[in-house]
Amino acid sequence: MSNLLKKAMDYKFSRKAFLGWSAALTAAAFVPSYGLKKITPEAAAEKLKDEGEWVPVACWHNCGGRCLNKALVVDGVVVRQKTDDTHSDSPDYPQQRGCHRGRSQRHQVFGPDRLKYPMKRKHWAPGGGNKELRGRDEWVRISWDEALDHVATELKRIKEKYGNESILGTSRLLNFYGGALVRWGSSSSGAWGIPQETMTGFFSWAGNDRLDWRNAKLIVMWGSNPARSNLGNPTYNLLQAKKAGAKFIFVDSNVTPSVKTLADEFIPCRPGTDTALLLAMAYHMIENNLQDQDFLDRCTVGFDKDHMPKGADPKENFKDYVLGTYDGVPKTPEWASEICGTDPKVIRSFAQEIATTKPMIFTSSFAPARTYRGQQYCQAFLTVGWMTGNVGKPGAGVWTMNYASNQSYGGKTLVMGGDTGLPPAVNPLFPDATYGAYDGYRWANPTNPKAHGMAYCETYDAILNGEYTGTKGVGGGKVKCDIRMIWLVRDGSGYNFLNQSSDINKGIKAFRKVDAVFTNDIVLSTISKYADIVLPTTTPWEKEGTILQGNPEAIFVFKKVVEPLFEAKTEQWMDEQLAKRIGLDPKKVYPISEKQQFFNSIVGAQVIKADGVNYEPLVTITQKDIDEWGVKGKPQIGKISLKEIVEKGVYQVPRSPHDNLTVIQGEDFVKDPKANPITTKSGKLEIHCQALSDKIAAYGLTTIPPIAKYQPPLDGYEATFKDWKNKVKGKYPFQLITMKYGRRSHSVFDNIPQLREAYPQDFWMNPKDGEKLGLKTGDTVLIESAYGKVIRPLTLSEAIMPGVVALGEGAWVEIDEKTGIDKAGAVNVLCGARLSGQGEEPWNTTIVHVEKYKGEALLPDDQWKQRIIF
Ligand SMILES: Nc1nc2c(c(=O)[nH]1)N[C@H]1C(S)=C(S)[C@@H](COP(=O)(O)OP(=O)(O)OC[C@H]3O[C@@H](n4cnc5c(=O)[nH]c(N)nc54)[C@H](O)[C@@H]3O)O[C@H]1N2
Ligand SMILES: Nc1nc2c(c(=O)[nH]1)N[C@H]1C(S)=C(S)[C@@H](COP(=O)(O)OP(=O)(O)OC[C@H]3O[C@@H](n4cnc5c(=O)[nH]c(N)nc54)[C@H](O)[C@@H]3O)O[C@H]1N2
Ligand SMILES: [Mo]
Repeated sequence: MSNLLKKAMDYKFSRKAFLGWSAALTAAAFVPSYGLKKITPEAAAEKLKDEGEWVPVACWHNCGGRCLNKALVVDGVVVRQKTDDTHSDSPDYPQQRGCHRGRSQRHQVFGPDRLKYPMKRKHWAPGGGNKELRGRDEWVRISWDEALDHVATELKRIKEKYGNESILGTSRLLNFYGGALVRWGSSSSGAWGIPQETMTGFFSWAGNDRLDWRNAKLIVMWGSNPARSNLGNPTYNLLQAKKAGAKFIFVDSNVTPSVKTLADEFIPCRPGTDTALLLAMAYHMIENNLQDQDFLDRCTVGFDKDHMPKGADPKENFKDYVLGTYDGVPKTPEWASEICGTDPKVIRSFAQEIATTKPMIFTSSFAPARTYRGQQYCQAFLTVGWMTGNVGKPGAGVWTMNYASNQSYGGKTLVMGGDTGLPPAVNPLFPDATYGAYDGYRWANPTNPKAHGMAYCETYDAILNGEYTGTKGVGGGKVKCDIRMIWLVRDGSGYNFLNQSSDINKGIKAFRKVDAVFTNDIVLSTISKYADIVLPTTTPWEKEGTILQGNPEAIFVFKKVVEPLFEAKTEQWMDEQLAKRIGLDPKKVYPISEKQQFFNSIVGAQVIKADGVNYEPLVTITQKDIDEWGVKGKPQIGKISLKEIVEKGVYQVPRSPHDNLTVIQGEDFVKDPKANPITTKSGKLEIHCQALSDKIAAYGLTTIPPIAKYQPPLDGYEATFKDWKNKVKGKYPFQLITMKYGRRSHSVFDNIPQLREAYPQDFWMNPKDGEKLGLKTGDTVLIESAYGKVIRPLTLSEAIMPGVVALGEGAWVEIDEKTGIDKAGAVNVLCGARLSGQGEEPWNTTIVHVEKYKGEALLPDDQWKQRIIF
């Protein structure tokens, strides 16, 4: 042990030393502070304390959390991590503490499986070579020159021969080179985007300030599990609301860690059936005249026939639909219960409680809208929430949570980074999808005449069959295409591809069809495993600097920690080298250096003034700073010196419950809707929303009526039966949910053995179902859908509803080439690519068959070989 320690300290970041050092590290010496193996990190820390320097380090992944991590650097080697200790902790002004993943970041940056050199698959040749070998070929190390020459030559060849429309990808470089086809849709927020925009004018996208949550009497958390999917402070913030007296009700098919921590009541509901439950709640409220009629009349349109928007059919009102006036089907709790599985008595008491408890926060996460035709859920959720009148008041609100600003649950942005100064680069084939837009939110404008590309879920069919669905803007119908290249030499944004998008098996076929697949990456993630040439990228620890934001009360500033490892290069460097080779001027693509961009974003950082309304510069910059950094700029006065923010890594706005920074969403609108209309067509909240119906129709995928109605989703609960009336189950009797899991941020961190050990990738099922199938905990089970097969160890747990099964999303797919079965538990092998609404991926409506696996049992995946290719 002490030898290993010493060894780690002695090593410098030389190439030779790296492998030995990092292997020693992952094997035994330093492990994260949750202490899985027999070590005493305290002793190590003590010894190293005086010799090293603690520096702030970025955790840049897409979990939504923005936390402060620090690394102890001894002689250029990162030997230990800790988290925020820049000020003492309190509920009002909490430390921004990192989670177990952020604190494992060094196992990722210095993991033995880091990509070290440009790599090419052995049987690749211009035009593709043996394409069938993608994902199973050997890898060969090549030089940077060779790699860049290959990539540039192919890019030029394909553009010249087939045109820009034959390239699929988004990057700044491609936008300068004539553009490319874009994949659009919504992965992250499911169907929330368009209903938010059209029904609320983006009004309820963000919630009240986290401190205001403490004013609520009741908080309903619908399909939300912040204890797993919003690590950092959100659960802590909610605990403060609980301490202040709020009652918590959760609606889920799963008794999650959040339910265990916060809930006073748990309402079970089958996945994809929430709309039925909500309609029945509305029924109970209408039946007993519990709705806030005054609020509905003043602030909404479409609730009843007397308050319809202009031009709408009075029969198409929500109240009459719920009562069954015209369709003859009253949406009673008994009607709903058969579908959603919730006891009618519970539905009534739940409805009674939300209608009579004020103030109430009625909030939903994205998961229930990641379902087929998920808009119906958003419509029903907003409508029922509005029926209670809990809008625009302290401790009240109806909203979905934008997880990215969720560190503190809503509120206004109090501090933000500045612009890098890089001029925008528009994709000529798809001007809506400008560079830098995060893929997860890139729902297209369906009436734009320039929208060359397809919904995420149609990508593989487009590649395999040469056509995709055109939106209204491009004339509708089928659009022909000939996709030759998958371009993932990207600029750092997320991708929602292959591992993270529906139907991995079809995706692999599509990857094996095109002429070329190029990526850049930090590890051999799934997209890179199936590529031809993979370029090694620096992590933010090895870059000039990174500003991270998303937490409305803090920004994070990180400088380089170590020099680029091995031959890793920045994305900008790669683009510049490629630009030269394809005849573009690198200085036009990137007119400013990476250092200058970092500096600009610090200079441009803004913080809210004492008046709570206006903003002022955050950072003081002196001429000396400018000279020392070797950048261009002007001195300015701010609230914190450049030196201090870089040393601390964070600027956080102190808060207290009586400060003037609290936000109540929609306060002005509710006080006087005529004087302060919202940006919907009617200026009010739209329960009947023709704009929603029209916009969804314009995508050409599925349709939605202007009011919330329940239509059974494709691959929903109803589809688990072959005979619904007599309740005889069919071929795929279980509903699968694929939720966020503690081991990872999506696919990121899944390669880290310590995290694998701490969070096993088990498949969960109710013991009643297990008993019927003769299964017990620990058995290896085969899970099969119409799209693929997965094997995983089973955990039987009362926490999950009978008939529902669950598997965390993001595991790195491992297809057994002989059987075609995935051993890792990659959910998107099971979730089919289905076209819905605004291109939302309908993951949580997936149905499967489960049986005992007859083959060899699985070795725990923390003992699997890592993907080390050099
Ligand atoms: N650990 C971890 N945290 C993450 C991420 C990560 O990858 N890992 N990713 C981040 C990102 S990008 C996002 S978008 C957010 C997403 O955050 P969420 O959408 O909130 O996350 P999920 O875990 O998918 O689902 C939350 C809960 O919804 C339940 N649920 C699933 N389907 C349904 C349904 O049909 N109805 C109801 N009522 N409940 C349902 C699940 O059981 C789960 O408990 O999480 C962020 N946080
Ligand atoms: N079935 C199912 N699928 C889902 C979900 C679900 O609930 N169910 N959730 C969905 C959601 S909410 C989201 S947001 C998407 C996310 O989907 P993605 O954005 O595809 O997910 P990540 O795993 O975060 O992908 C990050 C990629 O960037 C690479 N990378 C990491 N760091 C760096 C870097 O510094 N530089 C470069 N160049 N590359 C880097 C990683 O290796 C990885 O390939 O997944 C979605 N997929
Ligand atoms: Mo997401």
